[in-house]
Amino acid sequence: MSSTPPAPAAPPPTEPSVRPRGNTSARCWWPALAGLAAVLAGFGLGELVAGLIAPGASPVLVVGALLIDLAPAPVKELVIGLFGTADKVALIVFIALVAAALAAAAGVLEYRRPPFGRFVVVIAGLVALVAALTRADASPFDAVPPVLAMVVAALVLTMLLKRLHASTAPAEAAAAATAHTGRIASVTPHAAARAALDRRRFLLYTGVSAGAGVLAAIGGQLLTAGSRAADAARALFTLPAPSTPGAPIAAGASFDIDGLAPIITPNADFYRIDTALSVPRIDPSTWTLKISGLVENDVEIDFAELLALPLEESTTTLACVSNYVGGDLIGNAVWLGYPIRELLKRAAPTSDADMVLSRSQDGWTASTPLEALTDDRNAILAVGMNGDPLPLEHGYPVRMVVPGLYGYVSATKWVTELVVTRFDTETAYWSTRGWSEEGPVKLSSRVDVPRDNATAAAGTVTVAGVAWSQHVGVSAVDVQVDDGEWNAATLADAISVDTWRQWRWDWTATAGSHSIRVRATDANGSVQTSKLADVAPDGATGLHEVSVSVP
Ligand SMILES: Nc1nc2c(c(=O)[nH]1)N[C@H]1C(S)=C(S)[C@@H](COP(=O)(O)O)O[C@H]1N2
Ligand SMILES: [Mo]
Repeated sequence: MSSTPPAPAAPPPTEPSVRPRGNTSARCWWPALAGLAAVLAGFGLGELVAGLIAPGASPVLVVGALLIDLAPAPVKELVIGLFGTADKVALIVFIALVAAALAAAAGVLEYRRPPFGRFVVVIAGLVALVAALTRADASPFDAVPPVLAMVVAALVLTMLLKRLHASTAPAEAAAAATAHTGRIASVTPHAAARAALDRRRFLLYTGVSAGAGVLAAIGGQLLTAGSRAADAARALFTLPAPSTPGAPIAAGASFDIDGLAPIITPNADFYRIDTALSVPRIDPSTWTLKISGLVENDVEIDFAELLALPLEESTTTLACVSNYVGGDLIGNAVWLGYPIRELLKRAAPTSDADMVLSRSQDGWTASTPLEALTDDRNAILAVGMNGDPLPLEHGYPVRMVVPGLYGYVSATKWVTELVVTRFDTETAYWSTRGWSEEGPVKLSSRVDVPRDNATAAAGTVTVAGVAWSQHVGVSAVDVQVDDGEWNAATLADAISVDTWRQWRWDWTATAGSHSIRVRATDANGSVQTSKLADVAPDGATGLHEVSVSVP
């Protein structure tokens, strides 16, 4: 370098806020790492404390729940479309990635422009706090995990960056001196040794913070799993016998065809759709259902009282309004429950009421026409599903099942409250998010075999599927190959008008690529429309079609 003596007017000293160039790992990667470790430490502690005192307020779950409630309908449709029943795992992965990116950014920001990194941490903490306290069943304790997480993350970040600065200070001072004087300044061996020690400490503390955070988060998960009385109660619970058993499912209701949806959907295969990121776990000994609103008498009933009532078995096909043409968000089960109409009789709705707003323990709501709950259909408070207590994720201990209506306006899981009211005064969860207030199930049908894009051998090929028009009934199914004529399919026996029906048709397949489509006719003679409609706002229409190639 130059040996020119310093000019009398020295170059202006480096601005204190502009850090001299050190090596990039110290300036970028290490602060990012510190940010991640600090946030992991805070987050882990938050999860642990949530496990100890506020099982509902786990930071990742409350933020997830907030996102679920805030996401516009098209986004939710897209996520359900992309990930199906894995939508919740996808959401948690998404939150983790965003949180990691924010944590790294907070680290870098705090290193270069303190205290802005801490601001990022505080803002994220406040978002989690709002999310925790705006949940339907929030308690003041729920504020503790997010606040603690935020404070710890900010403190750990400050502590780690102090170490990092200490480790880079001698090099930076030398660099600054070099810039200032134009002569290479070097770090004394003593300072270099101290810097190395500080660096080792920085890395050690960073590792310890991150590790402790991970362990604490795991501990929190174990604690919430262990403190769940609902699991234990459900495991010990035996369903009472029905006082009105359902007729056994006739052999004729079901074809034995590989790939065809079974007439009764096993619980483990039953689709699950809800906004509950962590499944509500209700201890049945604390469960009650309150009926209030436009009624002569407020009614309240607990679980033991409900079980002591004459329970009835009924088979009802449940369908989701988000089910695409040909989709699998539909299932058929034998439910055990008590008619809602009987409980509403006790409450005696006033004549101006036309809707029941049902609410779940976690604050989700559905608006069901009062008539659907008081007419003679099997609208029930269900406690059993296919001979078992309701699975936790299907609404344990009590849910609603109403034949003929999509789940979002009728099938409230974890139900704890019925408010008798009017459509013009109350609006349910999905109805404020772009879906219709009323959701009668649309006449529909699906081809299960052959699968779409299957290859079939020429000759006789069995085509089969299901068709449904809950509470009206299916009277005919027709199948069309390419642009040929419509052929009447053979229907399996109906269990009732409230369930789907299997159908089959033998096709004489010829070589080539073919498309097979299906169309149902309901008991009123209405023919399923071929007109395409999106799932929003009140259910998809159009004919399901599969492509088959015959070599
Ligand atoms: N508490 C609660 N109940 C709910 C929902 C919900 O998000 N929360 N989703 C509804 C919707 S949209 C459907 S389609 C059905 C699905 O019931 P399943 O998950 O048992 O199949 O539940 C309904 N009940
Ligand atoms: Mo749904």
